[in-house]
Amino acid sequence: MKINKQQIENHNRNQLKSHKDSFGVFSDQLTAKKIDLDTVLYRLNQFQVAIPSWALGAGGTRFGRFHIGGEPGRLKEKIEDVGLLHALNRSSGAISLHIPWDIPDDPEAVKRQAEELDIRFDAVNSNTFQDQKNQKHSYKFGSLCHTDRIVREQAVDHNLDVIRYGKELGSKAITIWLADGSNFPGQQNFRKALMRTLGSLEKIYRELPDDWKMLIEYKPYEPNFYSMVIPDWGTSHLLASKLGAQAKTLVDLGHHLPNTNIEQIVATLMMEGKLGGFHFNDSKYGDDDLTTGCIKPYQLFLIFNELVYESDSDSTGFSGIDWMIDASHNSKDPLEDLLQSVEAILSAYAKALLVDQAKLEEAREVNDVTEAQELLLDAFRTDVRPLLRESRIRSQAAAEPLKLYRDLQVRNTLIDERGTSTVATGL
Ligand SMILES: [Mn+2]
Repeated sequence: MKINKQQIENHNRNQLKSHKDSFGVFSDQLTAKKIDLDTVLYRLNQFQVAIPSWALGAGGTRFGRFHIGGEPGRLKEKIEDVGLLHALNRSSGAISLHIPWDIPDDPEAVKRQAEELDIRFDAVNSNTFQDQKNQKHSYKFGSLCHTDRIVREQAVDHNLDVIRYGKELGSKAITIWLADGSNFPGQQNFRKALMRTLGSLEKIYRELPDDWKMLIEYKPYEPNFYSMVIPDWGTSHLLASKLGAQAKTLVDLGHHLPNTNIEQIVATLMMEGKLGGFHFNDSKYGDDDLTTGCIKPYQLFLIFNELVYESDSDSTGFSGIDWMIDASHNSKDPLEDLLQSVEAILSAYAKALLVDQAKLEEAREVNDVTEAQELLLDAFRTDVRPLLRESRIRSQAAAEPLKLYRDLQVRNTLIDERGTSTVATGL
């Protein structure tokens, strides 16, 4: 299925009257605050969030999985689905692939298809957290950290394969998330496990193309519940620093213990030039992979406030940070969920762009705590929906992507095309 220009235009025409009224009020507010509307619109328009191939099908938990019908079974269909999202919001112009789930049989054809849909290939992800069919050595007791050199070499080789696939498609980064760790006290020598991981990462880093990044993800627990080899941003940063300039830390919002001050982590990493990428999702308890912004929208806004603070000198927005959604769904249509996530991300970003950074800094300098807080709340409480609609209308996206998705009955069309029992590869 494809969404054409005419369908978008018809939809936008129907939204125009009510949009004009609300946008008029909004732009008056901006003028009163002396905020340049065009700059804000330009920055919103530039912002693209990559869609992970594994979020396009029904997600599962370890208790089971419920089909949604019309899931993309092949890479071609996954790219098609991202094409639908991008046509609707013009903010999802990238796909992140997971190897071996998404090995392209014909890279040239895959590239052509993506180009036609205006989609580029974001970071490629390696997978040493599960054993694949016909795999020689098991990762049951770790991969890059394994006690046995042969297993480590197999895991290193897999990562090098992932880089090769990524190069063929035009990716510029590899994301490494390790499930390595231990379930019981005494099981693993912490120092040796970390040093072996560093040694394996060095082998991968040496083969990294000059214009690539290595993104190192961290996670405090799960699937290992006593220790993880890379449990936190400090360990990720330590490894990235030892490896070199192309290695950076990746922040996954769900990979923190409850109430961690993620915005502060972001500030520190940006100060050091070591923030490489983001995985957006939301959580109430742990790595819940819920829709971005559904539980803690204020936290998301505060994170963007730190990002915007550092990016101010760069008018195009953020250079060198990869943005991606990393979520998984068992109870919603994943495409609807992704539309909601992108909307929440852009909303937090838009609000952060409204913060008067100069006044905030002034308030901080004179320790006017109340004023500093009020400045943030004023931006956070602003209804930016008219702004996001305007941004989308200007870039030929749908004014209301979710509404058009439902009006066009996209899911039913996909079920007609692909059937009710297709299963997307992935978790
Ligand atoms: Mn992640």
